[in-house]
Order: sequence, then C-alpha cells, then structure tokens
Amino acid sequence: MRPWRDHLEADDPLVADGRVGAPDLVAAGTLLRRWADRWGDDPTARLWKEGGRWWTAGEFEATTRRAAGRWRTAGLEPGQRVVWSTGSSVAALAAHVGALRAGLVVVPANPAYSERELAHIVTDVRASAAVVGRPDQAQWVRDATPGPVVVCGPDLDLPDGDPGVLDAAGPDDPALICFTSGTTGAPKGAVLRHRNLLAGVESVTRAWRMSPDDLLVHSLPVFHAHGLVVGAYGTMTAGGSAVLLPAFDPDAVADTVRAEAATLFFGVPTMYHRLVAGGRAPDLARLRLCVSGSAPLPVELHTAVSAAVGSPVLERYGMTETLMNTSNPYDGARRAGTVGFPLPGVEVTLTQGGEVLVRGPNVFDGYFERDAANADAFSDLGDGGGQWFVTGDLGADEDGYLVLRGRSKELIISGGFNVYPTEVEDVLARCPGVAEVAVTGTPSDEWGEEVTAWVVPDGTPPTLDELRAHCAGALAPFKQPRLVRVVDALPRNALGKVVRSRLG
Ligand code: MLC
Ligand code: AMP
Repeated sequence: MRPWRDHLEADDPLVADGRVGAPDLVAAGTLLRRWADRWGDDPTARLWKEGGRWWTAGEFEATTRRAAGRWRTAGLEPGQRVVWSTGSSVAALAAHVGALRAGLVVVPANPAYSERELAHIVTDVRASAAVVGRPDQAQWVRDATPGPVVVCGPDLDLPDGDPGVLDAAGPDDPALICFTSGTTGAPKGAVLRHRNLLAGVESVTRAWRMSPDDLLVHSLPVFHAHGLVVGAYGTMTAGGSAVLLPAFDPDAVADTVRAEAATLFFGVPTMYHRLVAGGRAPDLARLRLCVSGSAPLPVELHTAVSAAVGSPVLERYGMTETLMNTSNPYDGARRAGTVGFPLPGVEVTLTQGGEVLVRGPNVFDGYFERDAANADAFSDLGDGGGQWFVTGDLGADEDGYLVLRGRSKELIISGGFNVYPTEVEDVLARCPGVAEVAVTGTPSDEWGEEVTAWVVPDGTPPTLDELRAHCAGALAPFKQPRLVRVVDALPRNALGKVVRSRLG
C-alpha cells in the first residue's frame, strides 16, 4: 500500500523531521492540552454555532471549566465512568469535555437505545454518573445502578464548585469507552486512551489539511467516533469552527453550506444518497472537502456526488476501536470503490485470507474487562512490531489502495449504524408466531443494508409491524427489521448452525 507520507505536504513537520518509521503523533501528550493551548491562544476565535448563535473558544473553555467543577462537586473522581447519552448540542459537548477535563471517562451511548440497551452499558461500566436527555432514560439509569449515581441533563444541572486541577489526565489514561460488538455479538466497551484519541485526531486533521480557516457543517450524531472524534474533536484540535445541526436534514445541510462560509462536510453514505436524491448535492460545491465513511460508498453514489459537487468525495475507513485507519488522499487520486491507504502512524496488513489487520498509536488496546474477547481481538504475526488488531473486514491491495471486500464478522451496517444479527435474532426469537428466525442485511440504495428478518412461522406468521412492536422495549429503532421474509426452514450447515449467507 502507498506510504502514509503520501498524505502529507512536503513541509509537514512529520515528514520534514526525516523520521524513519512511525511519525510521532502523540508529542502533545493529550488532546486536552492541545485544546487548552488553542483556547488560551485565541479565546475570541469562533468555535461552535448553534441555533444562530456563535460560541467563542473562550466561552466554551469557561463552560467546560464550570462543567468540570460541577462534576467534582458532585463527588466524581478521576477514572470514574460517565455515560453520555444525548443528541448534539453545545451544552452536551461542554458536559462531555468538562468530564474529560476532570479526569472522568466518558461512555457515549445512542439516545435511541431502549432500556435494555442502555442498562447493559450502565451496568457493564459500573457508571457513577450519566448525562441523559429524557426523564425515562434517567429512570432507566437509576434502576440499573445498585449504588448512588449522579444523573443529570445535558445542561449539567448540578451545583457549581471548584474545578481544581484541570486536564491532568495522562496519555495512558482512559478517555472514552465506546460500545461496539467487535467481531462477535456481545456489545462491549472499547477503551480509548488519551493517546489513542490524540494520534487518531492528529493524523486525520493533518491528512485533510484541517486548519483554523475551516468551518464544518456538523450533522452527524456525536455519540459515535465519526461525529465525535473526527467531527467535534477534529474541529477543536485544528482550531476551526463548526455549525452544529441537531440532526441530519439535507435541506438544513445545504442551506447552512450556502449561508456560512463552510469548507467541510463529513457524512455517511446514506446522507450523500439523500443529498443527491433531494437535488441538494450541488449546494456542497463551495466546500473544499466532502468526506464519506462509516459504511461502503457505492461507486455509483461516489460518481453522482462527485459530479454534483464538482470535486471527488474523499472516502476513508475507520472503526470505533481504531479511529481512522485509511483514507483517500487530499492531494492526489481519490479512487471510487477504495478507502485509500494508511493514514500517518497507521500500519495496515492483509492476512492470507484477506483479513485487514491494523496497528498504530490510534489503535485501542482492549475492551473493558473482557479478557477472553481481548485475546481474540489481536494477532501477533511475529514481526516484532507488536500486536495487530483483527478488524473483521476483508480487503485487497489494488495498486496501493485498500479495497474493502466484505466482512468476516457478522455485521449489518444500516445508514452507518452497526446492527449485529445475533442480538436482533435473540429478541425476535421470543416474538409470538416465530418458531425460528435469522437476520441478514438486504442491499439498499438508501441505507446500504436493511435489516431483514427471515421467519419460520409458528402458526400465523407475524407481520413486520408486529415484529417491530415486539422489539420496541429491547432494540433501538435502527436495529429493528425493515423487511420480513417468511420461509419454511432456515439453511443450516452440517453442524446445524444457520448459514445466513445462504439467505437472500
Ligand atoms: C434512523 N433510523 C434508522 C437509521 N437511522 N433505521 C435504520 N438505519 C439507520 N441508520 C430509523 C429512525 O429511528 C426512524 O425509525 C426511521 O429510521 C426513519 O428515520 P429517518 O428520519 O428517515 O432517519 P434519520 O433520523 O434521518 O437518520 C438517518 C441518518 C442516521 C442517516 C441521518 O442514521 C445517522 O445519523 N447515521 C449516522 C451514523 C453514524 O454516525 N455512524 C458512525 C459510526 S462510527 P422510526 O421507527 O422511529 O420510524 C464508525 C467508525 C467510522 O462507524 O468509520 O466512522
Ligand atoms: P464501527 O464499529 O461502528 O466503528 O464500524 C466499523 C466498521 O464500519 C468497519 O469495521 C467497517 O466494516 C465499516 N466501515 C467504516 N468505514 C468504511 C468504509 N469507508 N467502507 C466500508 N466499510 C466501512
């Protein structure tokens, strides 16, 4: 594959220092120190725009400082976990950054999760606090917590107090625990340390030339790596600014691009599909860069977006556990159907079977309290360079560019959200009228894949609405089936295991 240096300008300090091997991406120590320096250097710089009002860097710094003081006054100690389950807002980001500044570990969670899904996360990390957007979620957190727990809204409605020493977390301290199922079905928390975040953000911001001149139209959810680390952390690290939209809407994105001197848009393929379908993709033409990731961008959609925008969309490949791994280049050919080549600091290799393995300072070192899963997650190829993370993605090197060719892990990606067939099957198996069930992803132009339930009925087959209604308390809407197929039997192998790949 092409070398990471091809992502950078010749005068980038990472290239200019002539270093052989990996670049030093973690010299700044932590993102918190980078941000504090930025905000101190130019407190009047615009940082976030929300609901027509700009927040300066200095205002945001003060708000995060107050948030840190509130966390401390509420009795929280460094290392304790705060579940953060909210939509996008400056207040929510301030609560999040304030927690990091106080040394807490933030556990992002999708606010669309059901009680079962949220309770699993709260219990698994033994949360000491939670930021939630709704009263029912607050109750779910209390019900799931045996001991005392601080529960508040995104405005952090807690008493003020002395923040004490801020930004004291070291590079090896955990910063985030992000839930994902990895290559197996069970949701577990990927522990991202401060050094992983710094390395992951430094490499993309440099590769994509992010600077204080940038203005990002931010409409991604903030509880996943794409919107949180690349979007929000990337903006703060580069010293740029972002218009924070509460949700994705093609017209709102296009109107914002027109109204502001916006330069960047980051999206998942479903967003680009909707921008094209709604005739709003040409409004993105004034941006200097459109990035797609989190799910495969079909070549036809790449071509359609690029034609409308007048420059090629840049596709990149990342994961919760590793942050960003590869990217098409800012300068140079952006090839449709490929995810480019390793970002600065990242090593990528392919096994004989085509499995993608990655290594680098961006890569996490394990799931929270999951020794068995951790043993399976990494592979030592005996090359002396340390363990490789086994991504569960399959790929090939085509002329120096990585092409992803499916997955060895059982995973459906719908609109950029991951859905694990076994989790959905376990819930559907208990639905009246279901004798047996298997779940697969059906290709979809809009969603990438649509969750599909293959049902062997027990009597009258349940309708799609009945299946979804049954899922309501247990699965977020994006995991619920959108299609149902009634079949006489499920295909099984010699051991009796259902072979999902033979459905469809
Ligand atoms: C919403 N719904 C979905 C869905 N998103 N269903 C399936 N798949 C999804 N992704 C549900 C809603 O709950 C609603 O259900 C119904 O679909 C219609 O909603 P909508 O209004 O049409 O959808 P919308 O809310 O606009 O959401 C679409 C979307 C959103 C594309 C904006 O899915 C989204 O923000 N995706 C981004 C995901 C993301 O950030 N991934 C990054 C992961 S990090 P009902 O039942 O209420 O009608 C990662 C690493 C990396 O992967 O490489 O980046
Ligand atoms: P997540 O666990 O949500 O971080 O999802 C990570 C997975 O998303 C990866 O393992 C890939 O399967 C997939 N993914 C991310 N970016 C891309 C991309 N550009 N093309 C194809 N798949 C992608």
